[in-house]
Amino acid sequence: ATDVVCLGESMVTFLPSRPGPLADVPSFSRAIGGAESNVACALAAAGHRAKWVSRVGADGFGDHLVRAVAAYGVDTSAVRRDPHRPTGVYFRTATDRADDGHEVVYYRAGSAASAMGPDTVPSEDLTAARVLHLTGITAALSAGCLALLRALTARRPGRPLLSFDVNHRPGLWRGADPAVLLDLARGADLVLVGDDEARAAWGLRDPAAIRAALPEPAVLVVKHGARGATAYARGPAPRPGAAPRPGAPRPAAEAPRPGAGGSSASLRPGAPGRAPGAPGDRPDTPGDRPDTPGHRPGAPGHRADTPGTGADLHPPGDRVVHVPAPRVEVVAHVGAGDAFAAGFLSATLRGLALEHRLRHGHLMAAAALTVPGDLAVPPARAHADRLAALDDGAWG
Ligand code: KDG
Repeated sequence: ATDVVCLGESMVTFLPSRPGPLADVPSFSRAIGGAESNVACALAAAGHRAKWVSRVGADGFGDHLVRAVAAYGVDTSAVRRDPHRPTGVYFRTATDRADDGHEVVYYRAGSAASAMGPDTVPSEDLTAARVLHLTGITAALSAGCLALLRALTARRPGRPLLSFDVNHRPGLWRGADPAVLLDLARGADLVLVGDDEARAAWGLRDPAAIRAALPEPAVLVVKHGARGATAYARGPAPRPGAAPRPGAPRPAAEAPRPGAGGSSASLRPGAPGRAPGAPGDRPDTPGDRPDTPGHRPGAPGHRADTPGTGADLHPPGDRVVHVPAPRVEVVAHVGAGDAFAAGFLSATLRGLALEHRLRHGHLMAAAALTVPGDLAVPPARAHADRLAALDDGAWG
């Protein structure tokens, strides 16, 4: 069984041999990029069963992409080859200062992945998982890709938890209105969005305005770049006195713990619980069956409006939690958002507390920020757990 299916276009990426404008870069080195396969690679590297669904050309770049993604341990069996359309590629430039802008030049119009649509991607490739992860990039690729996202974000019972990273890429929306990204996000259960992209795409200026425009997702994560991230959760109410299901390891891990990290405004009291990593916790080793939290869809206390099997991954209670990001020496920003999503999803699959979901997002993002390519080796799970368990002082 698959934990997370990630659907989206990946490209061979060319990284510059030296900083400067594109016209002056003499050579490039080959890497791989693609927001959704980045998430799949990071999740697989963190010990989860991740599958990447996409289309590539029947060409050498397609061969390389599939091999490189599979080498991370991702299931690529649902990646289809298109003999008539090429694999997309893109080039990146760098500046001397990592926090300055860089150019991204795409060669992806008419690519194999842009031919994805509701009729070309079998739904059984997308639904047999606990989480389906999508991003707004796909919406900009073609009418068929947009139709596919519309179909997948339509709320229906029994679907996997739908995770949506807004990923507004201005270079892909020239002349088109990214307001459609707001519609798509409304159909998701978990939405990740940068406050900068919410401003650029939707004119929304602060996190409260973003939540007001996006009340539907059970969890909304607003990322504030180097300042950290805030999660707004509207989870199923904890069942008073409910006994955990046998084998359900962390049904109450959401309970705010003093010093557990983040400034947490609990709007509804959580059930008392064990801290993640506390004695008695099941040891998590890569490849373990990820934890199954204690709330079942349809169980008393479950909100009727959190559909599908994904509902068991939602944290209980209504909460707003802010966690600052650790300070790192940034080498390149590209890929950091994907790494954050992977860390947050990994901790979600493990049923960890909301502040720990944010901390694991920051830790994976920190790894990606400190390498030039999109992908970094994530910290080992036990190591990440120890870092996430440091007290607020280390995180402030
Ligand atoms: O998030 C990183 C991606 O932006 C990069 O790998 C390329 O997928 C990509 C895109 O469409 O921008």
